[in-house]
Amino acid sequence: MSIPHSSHWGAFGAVATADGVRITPHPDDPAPSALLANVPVAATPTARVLRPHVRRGWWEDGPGPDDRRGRDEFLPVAWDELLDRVAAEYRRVLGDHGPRAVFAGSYGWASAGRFHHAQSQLHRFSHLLGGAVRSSWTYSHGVGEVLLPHVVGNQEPLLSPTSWTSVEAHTDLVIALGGLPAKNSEVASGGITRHEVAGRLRAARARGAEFVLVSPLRDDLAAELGAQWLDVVPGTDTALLLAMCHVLLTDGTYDREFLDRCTEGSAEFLASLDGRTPEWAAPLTGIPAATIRDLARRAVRGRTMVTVSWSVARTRFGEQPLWAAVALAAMIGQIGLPGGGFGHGYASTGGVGKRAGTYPLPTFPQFADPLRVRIPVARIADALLHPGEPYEVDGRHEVYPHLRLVHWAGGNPFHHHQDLQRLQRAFRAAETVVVHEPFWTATARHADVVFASTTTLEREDLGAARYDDRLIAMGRVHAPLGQARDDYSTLSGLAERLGIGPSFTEGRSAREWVEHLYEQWRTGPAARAGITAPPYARFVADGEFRLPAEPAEKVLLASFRADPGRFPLRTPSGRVELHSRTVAGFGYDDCPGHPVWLAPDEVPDEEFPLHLVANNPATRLHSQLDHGATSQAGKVAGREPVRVHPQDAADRGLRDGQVVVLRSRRGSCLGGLVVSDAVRRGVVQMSTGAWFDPVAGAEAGVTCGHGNVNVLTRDVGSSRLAQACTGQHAAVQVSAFEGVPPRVRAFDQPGT
Ligand code: PGD
Repeated sequence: MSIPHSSHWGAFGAVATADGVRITPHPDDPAPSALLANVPVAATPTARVLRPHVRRGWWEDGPGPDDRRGRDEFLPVAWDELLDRVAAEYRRVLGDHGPRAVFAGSYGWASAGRFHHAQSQLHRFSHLLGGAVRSSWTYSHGVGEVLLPHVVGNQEPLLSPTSWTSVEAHTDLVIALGGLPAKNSEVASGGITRHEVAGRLRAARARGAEFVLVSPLRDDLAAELGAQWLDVVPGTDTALLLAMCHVLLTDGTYDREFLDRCTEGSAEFLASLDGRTPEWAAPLTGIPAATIRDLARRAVRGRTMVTVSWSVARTRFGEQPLWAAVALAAMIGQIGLPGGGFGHGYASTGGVGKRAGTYPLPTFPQFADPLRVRIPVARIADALLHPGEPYEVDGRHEVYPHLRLVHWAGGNPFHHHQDLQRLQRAFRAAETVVVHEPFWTATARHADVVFASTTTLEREDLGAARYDDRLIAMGRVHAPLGQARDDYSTLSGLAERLGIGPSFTEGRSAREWVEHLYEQWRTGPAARAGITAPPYARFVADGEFRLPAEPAEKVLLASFRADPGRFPLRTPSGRVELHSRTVAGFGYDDCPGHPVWLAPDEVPDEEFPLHLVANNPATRLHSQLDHGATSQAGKVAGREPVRVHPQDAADRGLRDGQVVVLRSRRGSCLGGLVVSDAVRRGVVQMSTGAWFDPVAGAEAGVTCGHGNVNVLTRDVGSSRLAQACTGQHAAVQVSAFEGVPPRVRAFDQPGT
């Protein structure tokens, strides 16, 4: 019988057979994700952590900074013995240094399911223990999380933008900076039952909407939409946007009334456009001046949506394109009108633009964090390498805490962070690194303690997500492999040893917790919201419960536009801030008080003449299940594919399918060459998420022998404002790999 289940890339049914797990997409999903085919490999021993392990040096010599971390031998140990040792280490660190010495930020997507969500489990545990240092914001859209509150008073454009239904019905022109990539819309945090983005875009096109794709990559927008492709030079979107603003200013076609009534600081912003002509922007962006001028004029002809993907802001000075897009939309004057204004992250996940239900969802209580010490999420290596040193963020002067014990569950920093050799040095500076993982990821391999975790297929859970209309009774598809345990059970064992057992477990088994979360929700918040859900047993028998339909069309900032006096924004002026006195007051030259052109500070040069775009992958979610069928089918010569323009390949004598070396100022990796005219000339594209392989790398004389692009990227914040991830761009060189490429070792058991 097919067992209902869910993942970040879709709900599905699963059956365990003698030949492995078989997956069928949810019957209501109009466009199931190809990523589902990665799931069955999770049920095989390949790359699984089958029992708890310790690093020999830590086990024998005790905690402390250690250069052997990441290259030492791992020893299998008994669960109880290991939990005793980790509990003792917690007592040492907390006793000698207090909770500011523990990092339990544990960023990462982990897996779908409300109860077994790894970070939530770890956060509950550490909050009960007196807190730990955590991280603020996300790798996904860290710039928007910090900037938007200054510009529009909150994060509403990220959480609840104008709905797809509104775009589908009203937008005439979609200007998509960074595109609307189908691959990213397959994923939504917490799960998604129906994949609708492609269909909505198709419907908008059928109604007559036109699309302009601004991206160095042609496939950032589906070909069927017939978009005009402006193959912009990476990192120059701000120049394009400012030049479009300049055209509206000099043409006198901007909406003066909207600027006066609904914005603050338009005088400063408009004055700053002096000289920002299309002719100025053309050589920077690679887009002809006439095209820029024409696009600006088209933008004021009908209903226009200017949208910036999260990836465009995941760059150095990434605050600028987002703020400039808001400024352009303000000059067009359609913010708050159906299908008009600006968006941030449409299609960056499948959730953006779906109407979030207004009803409550079941939640796992994590308690309040008693410590409340945070570092910006993408500054983890800085914190580990520079304890006690000052840094600035969002107008504040802060000091990095001295992190001695790092505890990570449900994330893979050796996938998501930049400049991985620097991250290795950072991990080596810690005294103890504890990682919970179902798989031997590079993060597990850089730990001292590896707790063997179950995968989602091995446990029951409750699938529920903000942008989905189903609760899924996720069933257990097969028994845990080896000695793998749920993170809940591992943390319960630690909690017991540290004297917080009863408060952590409240006396419930994992199964009892899942039922408890559901029943609490059903009889409490759901009932109060008028939702009549069946009792747990019935819910499980049915496999899912359908929540009320999504509320009607949503238009971002509609009431504010209608009456800014009555519905002011939570900015100092109550209006959209095109110039922010607050931000100007911080005195940051890397993020002044209004959107400006700041030239990227790493650009192609003689040594590294190509722009690298390091975007999210099409064949897996981040690094998850890189050994799965879809991800493996996408590899070229066993490596992560790297796309190179035909002319750039010809200039270097490179041919399709060969193994190549990519180098940047930080490191080097192998890749499998794909010659493609879907990338702009001078640009190469390689996705994130190939598992870091320093073993094969050493044999090949490079940092990673498989193709983890984050050995190439730079570990620097977007600016002092957001300090966000800038992994999207770098300057690189590509050349032929000479010799026999080594076998990829990233999926082997360590030491084999
Ligand atoms: P994942 O591969 O999803 O990457 O970074 P993130 O760390 O989220 O890692 C999740 C890990 O959780 C996996 O190793 C998985 O095995 C593990 N896991 C799954 N289920 C469980 C469980 O139940 N228990 C435990 N203990 N573990 C579990 C993603 C991050 O990468 C993001 S969100 C973005 S948007 C960034 N994008 C870029 C980018 O555009 N360019 C670059 N260069 N770098 C990026 N990094 C960022």
